[in-house]
Amino acid sequence: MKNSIQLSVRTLKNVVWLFCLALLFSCEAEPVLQEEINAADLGVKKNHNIVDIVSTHMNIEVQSTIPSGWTTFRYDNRSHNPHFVLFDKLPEGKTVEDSKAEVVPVFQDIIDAIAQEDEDALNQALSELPAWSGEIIYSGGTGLLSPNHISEITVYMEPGTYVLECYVKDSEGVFHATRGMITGMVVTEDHNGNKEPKFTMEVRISSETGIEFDKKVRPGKHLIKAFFEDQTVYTHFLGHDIHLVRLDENTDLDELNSWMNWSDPNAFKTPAPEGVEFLGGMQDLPALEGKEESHVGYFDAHLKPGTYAFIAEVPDPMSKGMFEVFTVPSAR
Ligand SMILES: [Cu+2]
Repeated sequence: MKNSIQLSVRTLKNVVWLFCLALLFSCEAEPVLQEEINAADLGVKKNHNIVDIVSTHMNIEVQSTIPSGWTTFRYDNRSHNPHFVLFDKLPEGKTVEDSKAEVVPVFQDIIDAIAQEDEDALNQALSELPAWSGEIIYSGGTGLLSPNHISEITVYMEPGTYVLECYVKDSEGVFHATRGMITGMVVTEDHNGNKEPKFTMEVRISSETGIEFDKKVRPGKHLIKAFFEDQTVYTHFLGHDIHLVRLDENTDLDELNSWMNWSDPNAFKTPAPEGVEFLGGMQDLPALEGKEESHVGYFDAHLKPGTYAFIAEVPDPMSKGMFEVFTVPSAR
């Protein structure tokens, strides 16, 4: 369990680590139509009061204010690129405008410096990262989602000011947030009264044991509970998350494994690797001590027979037990 102060210290340590690594190694997808799935409903209970999030290009459209409590978001990706929507809870007094002015451009400078193997520029960019950015609490959000797909997630929203963003990179290495995929949202003290949803399947993720779940997965419509046993900061400055992907005969597992790391200038760029259909998931949850809701997020999945994987966006997820392939059999 880590609190935000510990996270910020670790973040700084990892900034230094990444800097050292950089010194050492001076180192548009076609739309896919979502298929109709005639599968059994395994007992998924839907929340009411759904909050819609829509992307039609490099944008994130959502209402500006919502009440607090368990909240279901429906993300509709109508654009031509895979995206996610990460919820960043800002420290008191900060807004999306502060993030746009002080954080997003710096991360763009950081990745540009790494790409250009420019040590001075990297050093300069790191020095410009505001101290308050270490106090941002990553608070869930929709996992990677291929174009023309819809994903529903449910998370517990604490009151506060949030940034919603996507940091996948375009083919030129520019973050989608830099291109406009960033917006603000305020969660008020008013409670929405929603209950925690009922789930049909559970997957657990931890920095020590990776991703764990019962691999006897039934086909059909699921609501998957993602339980974050802990949270930490990896060498890409961020923690672990979980994404559901459908694989096919064209999938190169090593390519996908390498792709899942924004801090690699050659990875996390669109177009995404071939043979990978992103079906959503759950972004980093903070797993705060004494706050059970901060360990838990839910996401829906329509699993038809085939090959899938749960994978985290961390450097080399395979080595961390965070790239788990599984098969969904035909219904009997
Ligand atoms: Cu994006």
